[in-house]
Amino acid sequence: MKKILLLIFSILSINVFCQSKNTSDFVIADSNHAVNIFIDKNTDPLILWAVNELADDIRELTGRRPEILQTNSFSKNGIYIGEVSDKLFNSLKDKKELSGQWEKFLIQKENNNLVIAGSDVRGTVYAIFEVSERLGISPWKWWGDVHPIKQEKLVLKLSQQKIISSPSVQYRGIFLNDEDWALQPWAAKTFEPETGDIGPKTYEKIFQLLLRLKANTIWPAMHPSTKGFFTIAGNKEMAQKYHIVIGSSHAEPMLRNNVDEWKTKIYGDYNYFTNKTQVDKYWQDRLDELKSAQNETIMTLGMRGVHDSKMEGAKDLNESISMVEKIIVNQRDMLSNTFKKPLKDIPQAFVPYKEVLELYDNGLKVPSDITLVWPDDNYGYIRRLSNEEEQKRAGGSGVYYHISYWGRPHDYLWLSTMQPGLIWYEMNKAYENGAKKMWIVNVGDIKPAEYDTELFLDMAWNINSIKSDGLNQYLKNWASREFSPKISFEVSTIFEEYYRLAFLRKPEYMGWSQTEPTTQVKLSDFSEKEIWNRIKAYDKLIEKVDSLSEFIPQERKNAWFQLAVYPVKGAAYMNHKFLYWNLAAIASDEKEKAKYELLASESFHKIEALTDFYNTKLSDGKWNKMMSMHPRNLPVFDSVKKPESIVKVQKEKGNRIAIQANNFVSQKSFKNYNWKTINGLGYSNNAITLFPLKQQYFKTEKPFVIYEFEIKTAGEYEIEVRLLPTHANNFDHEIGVQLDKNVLQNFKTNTRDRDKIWKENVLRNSAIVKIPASNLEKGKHTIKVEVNQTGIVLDQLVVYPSSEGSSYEIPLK
Ligand code: REL
Repeated sequence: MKKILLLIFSILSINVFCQSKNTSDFVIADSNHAVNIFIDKNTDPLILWAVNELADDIRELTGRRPEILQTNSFSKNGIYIGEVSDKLFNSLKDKKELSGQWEKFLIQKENNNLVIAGSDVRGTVYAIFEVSERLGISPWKWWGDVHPIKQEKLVLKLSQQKIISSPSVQYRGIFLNDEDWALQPWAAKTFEPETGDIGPKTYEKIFQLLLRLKANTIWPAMHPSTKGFFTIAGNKEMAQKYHIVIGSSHAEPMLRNNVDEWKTKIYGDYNYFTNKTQVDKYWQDRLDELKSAQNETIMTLGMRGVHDSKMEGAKDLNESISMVEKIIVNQRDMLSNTFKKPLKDIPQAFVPYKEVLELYDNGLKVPSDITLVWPDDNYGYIRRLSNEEEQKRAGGSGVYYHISYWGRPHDYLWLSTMQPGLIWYEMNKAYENGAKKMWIVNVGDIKPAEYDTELFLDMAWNINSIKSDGLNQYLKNWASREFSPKISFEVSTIFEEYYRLAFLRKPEYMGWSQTEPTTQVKLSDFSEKEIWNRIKAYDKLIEKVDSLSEFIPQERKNAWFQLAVYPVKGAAYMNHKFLYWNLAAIASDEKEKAKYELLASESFHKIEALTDFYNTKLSDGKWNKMMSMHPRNLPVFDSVKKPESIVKVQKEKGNRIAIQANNFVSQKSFKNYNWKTINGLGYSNNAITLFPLKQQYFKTEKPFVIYEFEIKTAGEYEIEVRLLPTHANNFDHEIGVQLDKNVLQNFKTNTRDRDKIWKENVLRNSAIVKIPASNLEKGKHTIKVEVNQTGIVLDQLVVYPSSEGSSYEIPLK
C-alpha cells in the first residue's frame, strides 16, 4: 500500500515538473520537490559556492533544497550551470557568443531544462544570482535582513526564451569610506571581535553582497580608525576567493593605505622631492607582496599627500605637474618590472580628485593606457568628463561618485539621500561620454545607502535598464521585492518625496552650519510658511510609513525598519528638531515658544530611540554599533539649545508664480537634440535637459524652451530660473533668458572653483539666475530660455514682485 501511494505521489510530482514547451516559464520547485542542479566535475570553487547559495535560496523559498549533481551531458530534467567552456556545454548553440567574453551570461530554457552559463567565473556567478533575484531573493538578504517569503510553487518567469547579458561598465564597485562611526565599530566589536577591525569575516560578507549586486571591485576602507586592508591577515585572500578586484582611492597610490602604513618616524616625510628612495621602496614592497598573491588589482597611480591632501614638496603648479608625471613613469616601471607583463595588461587608474584635476587641466600628461577616473564634486555633480580626444585613449575612462561624504562645505555621513534622478542623470551622461571602464561609488559605510548603491550598480551592469522616465517603476519594483508587491506603489511615493525633500536640503545640513565641528548651528533660510510646509510634508511621510507597517509581512519587518522606517523617520525628526526650534526662536508668545521647544527636544529624543532600536533590538542585536546618529560629532546632531532671543524672519512670500521646467509651452530642438524630462530629478521631480546626453556645443542656433505666465497687477518683478549646479566640460554653461520681446540676456551658470557660490549651490542643489523685470504690464508674458550646450538642467522658474525677495523653495503648484 505504501509503495502504491508513493508511486501515485511520484507521478503527481513528476506532473508538477512538466515544463511547458510553449512558455518561457521554468518550474523550479514546489513544496514536495525541487529540480536537480547539474554541474561539471571541474566546476570552479566560486561557481560551486554560488550554486550552493542558489540551492539555499530555493530551500528558503520552498522548504526543499535541490540536489547538486555532477554530470558531463544533458540527461535529466534540471538546471545546468557552468562556464561555457565546460564539457557540458559543448553543443550549446550560443557557445560562440559567450566564449572569450568578459562576464557575459546566458539564461535559457531549453526543452525541459534551464541553462545558466557564463563566459567566465564571475559571469556564471552573476547569472546564478540573476536567477535567484528573479525568484524573489533580495541581494540584501543578509545585509538588509530581507528574509525570503515561502512560496507554494517556485517558477522562474523569463519574459523571453533566452536572456543574454553582459556588463555596460567593465569594473564596477564600491568605496568603503568614513567608516569610523558604523562599519568599523560594528565589525570590530559586534561582528568580528576576533580581528577587532574590518577583517576577512566582514569582507567575506561584503564580497558576497558585491557579487549578488553584479559588482566586481572594491576600494577598501581606509580611514584612520581602520588598519590598512593588506595588513589584516586574510583580507586579500578573501578578495581572491571571491574574485574581487582590489583598487584603492585617489589618496592611496600603489595600493598603500598611507594613513596606517606610512610611518613618518621611521621612513621620514612622504615627499617625493626629498625622500624618493623611501617612497619608492614603500610602493615596491606592496608590489612584491602582490607578486605571489595573484589578486586581481587596479593600481591607482600618481601621488597626493599622506591622506586626503595635496602632494607635499612642490613650490608651484608647474613643479607639481612635472613631478606627478615623473612619479607615474617610475610607478609604471615598477609595475612592469615586477609583474613582467606589458603595461597594457596591468589595469591602472588615475583619479583627478580635488586639486589634482587642476594639475590635469593645466597640462599634466597621463599615458593613454591608464584609465581616467573622473570624480564628482563630492556632492553628486561630476566635475568633468572625457572630451572627444580623451575618449580615444586606450585606457578609457570611468567615474568616482559620492553618495556619502566627509568634508567641506558639509558632510552627509548619516542618512543616504542622494536623489536617484541625479545619480541616473550624471551616470548616464558619463556613460554617453565614454565612461565605461570603471565606476566606483563612495557608499560610506554601506548602511543605510542600500537603495542608491543598488541603483548605481544596476546601471553599471546595464545602462539601458532604466530609461529617463523609468525611475518610478524601478523604485516600485524595488519596494515590491524588498517589502511586498501590495504596497509597492505607496512605498515608492514615500521615497520619491523623501529624496525630493532632501534634495531641497539634506537632513545633515538643517543646522545651516559648516562642517567644522566648532561651527554652531544657525536658523534656517526658510520663511515661516516654508517651515510649516516642510513640517507637514514630513508629518505626512511619518503617517504613511506608520500606516503601511501593518501590511509588511513578518519576514520583512526587520528590513522595513532599516530600509524605510529609520531613514524616513530619521530625516523627518531631524527636520522637525530644527524647524520647531526655528519656530520657537520667532515666537513672541512664551507659551508657544515653550511648546515648540518641547517639540524640538522630543524630535531629538525620537532619533535617539530609533537609533537605539537599530543598534540594540533590530534583528536581535545583529547591527549593534552599525548606526551612529552623530557621525563626526557635528553640532547639527546635538539636541538644540534654547533659542536666546526672538528673531525676526525674512516677510511671508505670497504672489509667486511657480513654473515647473517641464511645463514649457514650446521648444526648439537642434539636430537630434531634444528636451526631455528626467523622472525623480530636481525640486520639481521633473527637471529637463537635452537628450542625447553626449556633449554638444551650440554656437549659433541654440535649442530653447518657452514658458508663459500671467500677472494680475502691473509693477516691478523679478524672474528666477533655477538650474541644477552641474559642471561644464570645456566651455562654460551659458543660458540666454528673454522676457517677451526684450533683449536676450546671457548668464554663466557654472562655477569652476570650490568657491562660495559653489558651496551654496551644492548645499541647496540649485544654481539661480535672477532677471529683474521692471514695469511689467498686467497680462500674459513669455520667457524664453536657451542653452549653449548639453549638460544644462532646468528645474523650476518663478516670477515674484521685487519687493518680496527670493524664497528658498519654489512651490510645486
Ligand atoms: O570622499 C573622498 O573621496 C575623500 O574625502 C576621502 O578619501 C577622505 O578619506 C575623506 O573621507 C576625509 O578624510
